[in-house]
Amino acid sequence: MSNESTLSDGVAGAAGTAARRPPPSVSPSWPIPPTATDSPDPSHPSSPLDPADLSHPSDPLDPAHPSNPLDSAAPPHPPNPPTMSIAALLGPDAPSNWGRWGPEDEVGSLNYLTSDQVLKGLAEVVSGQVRTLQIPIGADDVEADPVYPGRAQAVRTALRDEGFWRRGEVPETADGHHWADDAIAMPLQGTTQYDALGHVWYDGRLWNGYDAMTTDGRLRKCSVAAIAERGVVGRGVLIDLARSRGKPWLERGEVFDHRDLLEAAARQGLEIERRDILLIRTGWLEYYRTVPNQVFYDDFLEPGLTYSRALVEWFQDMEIPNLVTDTIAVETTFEPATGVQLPLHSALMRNLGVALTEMCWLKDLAELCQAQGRWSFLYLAAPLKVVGASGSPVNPVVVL
Ligand code: UVW
Repeated sequence: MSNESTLSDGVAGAAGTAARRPPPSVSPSWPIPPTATDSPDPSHPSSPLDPADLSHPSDPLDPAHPSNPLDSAAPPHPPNPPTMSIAALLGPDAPSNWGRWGPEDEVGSLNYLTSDQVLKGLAEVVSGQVRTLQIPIGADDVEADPVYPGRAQAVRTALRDEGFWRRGEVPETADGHHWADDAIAMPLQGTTQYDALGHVWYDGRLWNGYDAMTTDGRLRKCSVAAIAERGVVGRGVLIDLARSRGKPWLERGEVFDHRDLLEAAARQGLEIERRDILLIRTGWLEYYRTVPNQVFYDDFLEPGLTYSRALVEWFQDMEIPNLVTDTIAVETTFEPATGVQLPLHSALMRNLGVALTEMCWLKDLAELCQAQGRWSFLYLAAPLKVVGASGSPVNPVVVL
């Protein structure tokens, strides 16, 4: 028996399991559907993967893959079509940090996290209790990976395990060693992740003024590898917006801004300080786990921060290095007044260089903070050094 049939069955089984909730039947104009070259290339001469191992019909990044949302129709609908462009919304004099850390900078506001800030974060450690913030990758149950519409869910494939030997699919080894190996195919933004600063742009320029053609083929500037190389360590603060509003989670499309953050922080007895890493809990991933996918993705419209000039100025004045949320895309999906999609990605990330961290599991951290009566801590994270990539999975660690 060849490995191929077993692997095909395994992948199709994982993708087709009734309990595994497929992602939405929607495909927005953003993100851009992947192409064949985004997939692992088993024919690549340096690929350590056996081509036979991956030659199955259900390539998880193939639009025809059963769990792939790209094969279907309706994009998420803004309540109204956009009435203006992102450039017009933000304006020609939008707050900007371009040039602030020199013409070669690729990590933006993470530069605010100096060694003083690292020590300030360390000083927050009192109890030694730890929480990790990543959601599981490749879950087969109701916790199956949430993704922005248009992205496929992760598919993990076993390449070797004891079953292969027991079924006689691979020859016995001379020394009796057996092992497990596996591969994963997923969008790099398909789980808890850091966006690269070069992930989003407009007017042909990305963070720090780099030409958008530096993204052609791979990000030669501002890839996630720059953030990964640096690492992110500092004082983190958690604003529990859901708790502040007396709900388990915010509602579809429910928005807030910096004034709401300040109000919630005051209720928590927390002062947001300059250069704090800002974590915001909306409860949205908790909601994801309680409803069928069809309900979650129907007229996809996340709650979250919404654009205003004053909000962007607040981020700039407060020198916020990193915004971390429990939503798929950090901000509400469509700016309510104009219908522009995800404008804070440009206003904060492209223009100010603020790092965005999405899909963090904040429930357990919120409970710990509540139990300890304090909402500040040491935050540490390092995405993977994926060369040229627009984002990377990450498992941030918090210590109280
Ligand atoms: C999009 O790019 C749509 O979102 P994210 O920032 O989640 O990757």
